[in-house]
Amino acid sequence: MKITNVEMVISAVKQEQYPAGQLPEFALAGRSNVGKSSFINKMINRKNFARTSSKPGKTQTLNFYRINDAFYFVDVPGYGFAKVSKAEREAWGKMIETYFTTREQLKAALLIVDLRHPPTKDDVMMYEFLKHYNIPTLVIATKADKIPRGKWQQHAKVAKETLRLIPDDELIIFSAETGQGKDEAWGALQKWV
Ligand SMILES: Nc1nc2c(ncn2[C@@H]2O[C@H](COP(=O)(O)OP(=O)(O)OP(=O)(O)O)[C@@H](O)[C@H]2O)c(=O)[nH]1
Ligand SMILES: [Mg+2]
Repeated sequence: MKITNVEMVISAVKQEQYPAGQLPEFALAGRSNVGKSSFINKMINRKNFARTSSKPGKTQTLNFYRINDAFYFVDVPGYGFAKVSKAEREAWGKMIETYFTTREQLKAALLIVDLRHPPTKDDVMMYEFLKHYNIPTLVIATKADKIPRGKWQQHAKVAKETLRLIPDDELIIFSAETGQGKDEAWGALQKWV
């Protein structure tokens, strides 16, 4: 995919703020600090366009990035970050639920998991939530650069089994560090754009 234009359109916390129009959207989901914003940056060849941080909890709002005036990546705050209050967690839950269950422009979720470790309970819950609402899901198993290539397939198998990935959904081994899996990810998204 040749990226000609990227634009940060809005940071939304409620429905009224979502962008107007009918462009398809792909929303990132995943544990805090797993690499969601880094995934977006790698895909669009920008260093820190979607803000990243070594501290979890960087992304706090639904950030709509318009790509090539053709579709949106929606960066979503991560889950599983211990240092948040109950009230914050509830607000997060409402924001995510509203977006994922009502947004007609949403074509697929990109569930980002860490290839190094089996998916967490929260990852499994998130996948079950997405499947409950019949949202097509592409699983991106990232940080592949942190384990030897010889272990990738075994770890991918564990991830698929732990999530109970359905045959319609694909898992792609990825690295925001090396660009591994980038072409494959674009290939998988192509059918919706
Ligand atoms: N080695 C390596 N590090 C990565 C990779 N992807 C992300 N990171 C690092 O992981 C940290 C978190 O990345 P982010 O992209 O900010 O994570 P996030 O999921 O957007 O986090 P929140 O916004 O807090 O939910 C940063 O220090 C990144 O540099 C990867 O593929 N390989
Ligand atoms: Mg982020």
